[in-house]
Amino acid sequence: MDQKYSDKATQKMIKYAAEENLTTVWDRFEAMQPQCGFGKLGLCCRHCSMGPCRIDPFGDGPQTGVCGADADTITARHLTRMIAGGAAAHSDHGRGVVHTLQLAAEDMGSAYQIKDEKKLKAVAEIYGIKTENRKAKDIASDLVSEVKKEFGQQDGTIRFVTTAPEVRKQLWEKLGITPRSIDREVVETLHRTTMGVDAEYRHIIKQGMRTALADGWGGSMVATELQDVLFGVPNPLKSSANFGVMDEDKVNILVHGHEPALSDIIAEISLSEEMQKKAVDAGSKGVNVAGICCTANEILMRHGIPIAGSFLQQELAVMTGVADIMIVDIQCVMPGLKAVSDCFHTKLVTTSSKAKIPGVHHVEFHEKDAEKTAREIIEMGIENYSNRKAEDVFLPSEKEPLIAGFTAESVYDFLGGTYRATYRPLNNAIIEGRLRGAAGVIGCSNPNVDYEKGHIQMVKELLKNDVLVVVTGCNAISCAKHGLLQPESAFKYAGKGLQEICRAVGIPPVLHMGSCVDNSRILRVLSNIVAEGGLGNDICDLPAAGAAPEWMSEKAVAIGFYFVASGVYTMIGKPLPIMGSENLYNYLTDEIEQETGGKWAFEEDPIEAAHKMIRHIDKKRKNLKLKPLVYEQPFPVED
Ligand code: CUV
Ligand code: SF4
Repeated sequence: MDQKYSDKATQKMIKYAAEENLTTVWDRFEAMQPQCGFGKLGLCCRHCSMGPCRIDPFGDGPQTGVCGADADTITARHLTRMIAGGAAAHSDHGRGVVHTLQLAAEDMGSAYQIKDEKKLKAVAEIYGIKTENRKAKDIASDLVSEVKKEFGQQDGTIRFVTTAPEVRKQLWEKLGITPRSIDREVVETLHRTTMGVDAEYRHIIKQGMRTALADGWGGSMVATELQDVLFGVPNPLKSSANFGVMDEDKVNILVHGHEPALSDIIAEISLSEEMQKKAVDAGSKGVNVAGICCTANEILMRHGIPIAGSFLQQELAVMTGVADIMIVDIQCVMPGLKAVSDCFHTKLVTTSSKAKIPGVHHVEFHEKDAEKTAREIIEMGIENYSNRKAEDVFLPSEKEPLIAGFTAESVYDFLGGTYRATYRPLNNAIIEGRLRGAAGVIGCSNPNVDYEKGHIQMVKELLKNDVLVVVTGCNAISCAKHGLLQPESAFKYAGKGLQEICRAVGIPPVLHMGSCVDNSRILRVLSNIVAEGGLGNDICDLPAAGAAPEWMSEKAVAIGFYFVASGVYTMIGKPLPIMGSENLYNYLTDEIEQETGGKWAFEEDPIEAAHKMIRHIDKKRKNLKLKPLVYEQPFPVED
């Protein structure tokens, strides 16, 4: 793969790794070629031991598995299981947050507090819990028990669904895809896709959408909203990103994964005088915490802790030779970290009861001992500082300043004018044609494409065409490293209309909205825009689109599906693993629009992908009979 599109520091590290004969994810990807063609097309099934079965894509060999399942059934079942995997990951994270909130509510000397009572009340009200004249702890206790019950409830529907636009809710009812409960949808998906159950591909995908909705409007939203209650609703703040945020003179603690529960406490305690002094006594200049992946995004948003790198940079961060300890929690943690940390002094530590790596030191984290564990880990890092070898240090100095921490709430405050917090100015900007529309560009990076080419080229192309971009996950980190999360980038990359908005409000043209579970914030923003009025009655009426140009994880499939099911045009780079079924392909990229108002699109060229998104946005503007753009620019109708 071509690395010339990635940030400079990463290019240096990849070159260094090659010179030092260190294996990276890209090397392993190369060694894996050619990858299984059946798997890529989605044409293999191992759901029972009459198989494994595979369908011949050329039509000469078998066209069904041993049980008689055809290509449509097999691809749909597999894809829907991916949704269940992704939904389970986000939602189990959400469940963890509920348990943490319980500790805070019970306050048995726990390190956690309810930091945002306003948010607590807002969420409690959605759950029908009385908030007037009640103590925060009592409200939180009730909320905890309601949310806990909801994960496995047998009747009713997920509460956060009530926050969707009215028309959308009715549509979900009509389609029979209103999610009932998180665990139930995941279980039913596993049931229906096991051997000999659901064989009708559209019927299977419907359950997939219901499961995805249980993620976006359920598990992920629970994670986001309750983390806001516990750790505070983020507010825009300054920080920086890339390897250069690590400090050669300090003890570097890297936190990696997806959950902020432990890292948030580490971030706080590391700043204490006591810990800084211990680090100085150990011969360094202090303690420095930096993040990778979504754990990074979480503590960046709330504490301004800088970002060391995104998913594909995790091994490279160890290779800098200055990472004294890397703690990993859950999701997107490569087992390959073990081999690379063995070549360096870096102490690798797993912390979740759900995730171990063979041969890696495990310090199991339990919320009730958060402070103790955080101290133990920081001290481990300090202790390991003396093992650092000068000859192993290769630390690129690159880092980019950034602004992060936008939320559905801060969009109110920022774009909201002086007198009243409202979405009006944002809606008006779209209605009047200063903004063409909005796009969410999110998701992973993948060694199967040129690193960061998709993310950066797509975002720049959208900006150029006056599309406001919101980002999360690893895309947010890529945008940060490429300097797009700075207000100045508006003047470099944005069209005139978008520039005017950014200048007036003082925001970057690309808004960092957080981690992957925070894609639920985007659902909220879209619902708020609809509620503000003037842009239709439903999410699918909005001049908006979503994309994950370099997607990798099952979680990305779940996210994509909850956006499609919520009415969003959703663009990815490499296709979903369904290309072996023409029927399923046609359904997902075309016919499904008749049902949900959203659909999938696959386009590997990021510029062309951006153009397709813009054409979709223009189509929606036309349907809404909006004014022409204030700064009309020539735009290719068909590339
Ligand atoms: Ni989920 S966006 S690699 S860390 S899921 Fe992980 Fe956040 Fe993709 Fe990045
Ligand atoms: Fe083969 Fe059917 Fe079993 Fe899948 S479920 S492995 S297609 S026999």
